[in-house]
Amino acid sequence: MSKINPLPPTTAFTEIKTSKPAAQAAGFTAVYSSIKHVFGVMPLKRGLKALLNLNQKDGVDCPSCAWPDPDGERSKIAEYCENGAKAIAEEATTRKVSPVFFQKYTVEELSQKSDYWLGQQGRLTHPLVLREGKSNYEKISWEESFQLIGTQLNSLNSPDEAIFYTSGRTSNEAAFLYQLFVRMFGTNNLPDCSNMCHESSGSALGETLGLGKGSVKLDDFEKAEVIMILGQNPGTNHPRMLSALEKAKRAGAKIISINPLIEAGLLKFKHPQEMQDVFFGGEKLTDLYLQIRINGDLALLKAINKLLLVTEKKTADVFDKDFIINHTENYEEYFKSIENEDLESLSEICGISLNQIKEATELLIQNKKIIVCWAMGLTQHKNSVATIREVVNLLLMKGSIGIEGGGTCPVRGHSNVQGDRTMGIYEKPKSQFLDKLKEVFDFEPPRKHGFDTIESIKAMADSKAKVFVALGGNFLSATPDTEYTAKALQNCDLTVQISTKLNRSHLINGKTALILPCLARTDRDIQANGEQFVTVEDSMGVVHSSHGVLKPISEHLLSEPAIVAKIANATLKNNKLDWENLIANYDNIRNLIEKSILGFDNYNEKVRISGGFYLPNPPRERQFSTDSSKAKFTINELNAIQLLDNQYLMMTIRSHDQFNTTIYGLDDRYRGIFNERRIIMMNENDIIEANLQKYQVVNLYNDFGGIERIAERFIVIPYNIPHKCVATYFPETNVLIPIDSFAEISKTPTSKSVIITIKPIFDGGKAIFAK
Ligand SMILES: Nc1nc2c(c(=O)[nH]1)N[C@H]1C(S)=C(S)[C@@H](COP(=O)(O)OP(=O)(O)OC[C@H]3O[C@@H](n4cnc5c(=O)[nH]c(N)nc54)[C@H](O)[C@@H]3O)O[C@H]1N2
Ligand SMILES: Nc1nc2c(c(=O)[nH]1)N[C@H]1C(S)=C(S)[C@@H](COP(=O)(O)OP(=O)(O)OC[C@H]3O[C@@H](n4cnc5c(=O)[nH]c(N)nc54)[C@H](O)[C@@H]3O)O[C@H]1N2
Ligand SMILES: [Mo]
Repeated sequence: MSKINPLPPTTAFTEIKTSKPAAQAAGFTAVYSSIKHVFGVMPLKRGLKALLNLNQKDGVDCPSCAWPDPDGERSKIAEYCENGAKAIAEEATTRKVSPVFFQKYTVEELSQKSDYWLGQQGRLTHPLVLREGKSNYEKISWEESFQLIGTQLNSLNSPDEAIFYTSGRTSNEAAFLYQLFVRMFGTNNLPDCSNMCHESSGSALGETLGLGKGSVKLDDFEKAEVIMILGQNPGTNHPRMLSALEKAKRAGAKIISINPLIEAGLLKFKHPQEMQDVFFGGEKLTDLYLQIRINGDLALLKAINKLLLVTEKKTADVFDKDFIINHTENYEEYFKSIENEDLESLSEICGISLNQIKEATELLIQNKKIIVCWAMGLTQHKNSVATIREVVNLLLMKGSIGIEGGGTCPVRGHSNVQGDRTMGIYEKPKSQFLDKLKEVFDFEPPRKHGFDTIESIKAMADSKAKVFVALGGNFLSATPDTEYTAKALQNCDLTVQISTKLNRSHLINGKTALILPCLARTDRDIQANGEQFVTVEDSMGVVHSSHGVLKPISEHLLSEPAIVAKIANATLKNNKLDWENLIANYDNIRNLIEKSILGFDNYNEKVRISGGFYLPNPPRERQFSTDSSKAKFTINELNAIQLLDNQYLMMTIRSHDQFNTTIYGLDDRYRGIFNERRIIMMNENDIIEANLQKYQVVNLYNDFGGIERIAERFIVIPYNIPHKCVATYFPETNVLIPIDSFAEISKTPTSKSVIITIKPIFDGGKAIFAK
């Protein structure tokens, strides 16, 4: 086992090409790219069927991001984007990895292939086992798989020795059954991808506004006067958001973008489905672009908030005083603290000139309908919770929460990550939630909080956990400190991956490993009572159905709810629930959800109404479920990151051709980087100062906590990025992210502020170049 390398291979450099970054997103190239991806891997009929059903009411919910669909009219032909099409191509492909494939390749051989290659092999078709001491996966029956899991789980000293991870594509139905089974088994060890994603948003919003979700609806975009977009690259990661921004601009909104990179999608949008855009140039999006230093946001927000306060003191017409007095608390203390901040030093820390800060503030002074959007650029730092609380302070001063055209908009990642949390996938469940489970299902749910993602890895490393089950995702590659995490997984007795596609997590295993292949979103799901659909919740709290339409690639696949139910049946003693009946008809699962979770009254009826329904959202109504029933101003300490002379601050970001750890291709088209992922974007002057050159090959190092971590062979690319800031792609550099470096409170790994040093590598005394 020890020969298996958990890291993607480093050697194969392709013909790297770079060009000027794009100045706009979408347009004809995006249409071409969608078509090429989809029809390259499946027959025309299958591809058309998948695409034409995507995001239609009663169609397939796009398995890519969680951006909502319009409530009203939807385009008949295409409510999808380029990257939605790529996600479909990836899952609806007719290529297969069958048991013969696993006879051909040992696990060690597979570990030498790139992530791109692994994904390109196709869909998993059969349950597989890697038995202790063996070097190849082999076929196993479903029956034996479930028995194996049940036996292992029941042989543990305590249920807390098992970990049950969830990725965010899982449907509400599967997620609900999963958490129920896990709690009946006796643990709250339910880490999920949210821990690495929007946990900081949930922590900050829950504490200050009483709900860990955003407050705006899609319609609010057309009504907004100012939209601030921090730490988000919608052109790549939420392309359908660009339509909402385009509409907002046409209705007169101003957009402020805050990002270390000048992202094409934030500059201008050419709607690929609107003729006027295609012929007349599209919509300019950003009015004010603040090219901030990595992790400079808290300083910038503080500076803006101070200027708002200073102006309010002079003119008395900046704040919504009624709102502040009636609906918030702690404002006097907050105003006092923010008044003491020094503008010059805040400007220095964030790298934005005072003039530009004033320009942004002016837009906020004059308007009240303000939406703040953010994603991973805000959530994956040590001080992320503080930064997002400062976003809330801004909105509270202006009274911009719970009004039309204003509010918080954390833009979620995975298509059902928000729904999974609503269903109870959470290692720190509230006691009311558990009380309800107890009442409905008549069992004693465990009360002790479980492990989050970081704690899970440590528990496996320390032999405190011995069984690892993943409902989707790619735990090894998505989590930090890849080599440490690999050892942790290898320390388990059993690892189980419920998956659609092959990925690196299947290659780093416990003593015994199982791969359980499941139906994907686009697949037709037939159960005892006939064809089933599932439900999901988007980023704005709309719950709606998703109906698979394609013939599954193999007859040996089971649905996620079925796999969970069968594991439960094989594991639980004193089992009072008829799990088989639940999966015969998913309405039965939804009836249980209705009984257990607030907001799901008449679930089966409401979800059959086209477009679905909104879950309750108290902040939207200016109701704040905090201990005082008021929204809270918070004082957030600024601890700016200090770099030594030879250090850089690295953000690990997504290229245009990937979905998290799934690599669709090797291009980052909008940023003008082609054929290569092992690159590091660096400021041109920094390259000169470090005595490096364009396309030179370097190693990257992190030595947090006295441990040296290395990511080998990256190509230097001069890029428009602030001094001392660098960018690389996730997951290639996850090896550098220290397991012990995470956000305060939320414990999200600091994937966007990794302190590194850079060293050139030599061959016979000569620097190496990529070409
Ligand atoms: N096609 C596609 N769609 C996706 C995904 C995908 O991988 N591919 N992933 C999905 C998931 S799970 C998620 S969570 C979302 C992720 O969506 P994003 O958050 O947009 O994804 P990232 O690439 O991580 O981009 C972060 C952005 O933040 C900026 N940034 C980094 N550090 C800072 C900072 O300190 N301050 C500021 N202001 N900006 C910063 C980066 O330059 C980049 O533009 O997308 C979802 N949608
Ligand atoms: N350095 C760094 N690390 C990061 C991030 C970052 O920005 N930088 N981002 C973090 C974020 S925001 C997130 S959300 C996590 C993502 O972490 P994960 O959600 O764990 O990772 P994914 O890459 O989305 O998982 C892809 C795998 O999911 C499986 N899959 C796909 N569809 C389905 C399905 O329908 N059912 C099942 N059962 N399996 C399916 C496939 O086998 C595929 O290989 O990564 C985090 N890690
Ligand atoms: Mo995410």
